[in-house]
Amino acid sequence: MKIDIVTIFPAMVTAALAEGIVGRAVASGVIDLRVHDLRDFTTDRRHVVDDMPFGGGPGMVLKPEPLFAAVDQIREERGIPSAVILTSPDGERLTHAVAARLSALDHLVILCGRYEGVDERVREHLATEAISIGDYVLSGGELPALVMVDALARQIPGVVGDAASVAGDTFARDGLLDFPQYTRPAEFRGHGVPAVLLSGHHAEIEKWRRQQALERTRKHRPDLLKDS
Ligand code: 9D3
Repeated sequence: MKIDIVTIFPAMVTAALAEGIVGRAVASGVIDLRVHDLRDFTTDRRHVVDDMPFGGGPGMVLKPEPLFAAVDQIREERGIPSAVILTSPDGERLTHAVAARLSALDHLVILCGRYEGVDERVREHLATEAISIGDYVLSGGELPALVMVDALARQIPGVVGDAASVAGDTFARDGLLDFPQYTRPAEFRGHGVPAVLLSGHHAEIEKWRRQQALERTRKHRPDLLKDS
């Protein structure tokens, strides 16, 4: 899968995607990643990427020209992308289902928004969709882009070593939260481990885990139990 990310903080994005499971997928070539510095697509001496909003108001807005120029170059060098995603607080909410859909595409371009926003012509005439990672205000789209790539990379066959681990992910399994996990030691600072987990009775362990998952979901995420 080809992924191109356009950002004013290429070092931040590159560093994060070099680590862990995603880092391994990039190193092995399963993900063909390129990170582009938006400032490389400016034509003025000062490499300015933002400007004041027409109509007034606080903050700055990302200019359209460098973003369009970046996608033009990506198209020439890498081919026509399957999707051009703008990170935006008013985009579609990222869910496990959205990550699964994106993971099946062959070439993604992700444009990281910044400042108070992005010129609307980018949203209307360059991006094919806009994605938010949730209802909290961040300083820009870099962390959302990283979240998106991490979530979708896990869904690409072979990226996570243990397929059972992906199939068992919360939200993938059956819409329930995870059951509690324990490892050694069996007693730690006076706190034990539920006896059933040490019993070796696999059917009982399964039953206990299911019941714990249900109980936690009821307590912390009742919305997941309502059918919709
Ligand atoms: C909703 C806040 N906006 C009020 C007019 C201004 C604004 C604040 C911060 C616009 C953009 C940003 C920067 N945030 C993102 O670019 C962003 C984001 C986020 O803040 N939360 C969740 N997902 C995302 S995806 C991109």
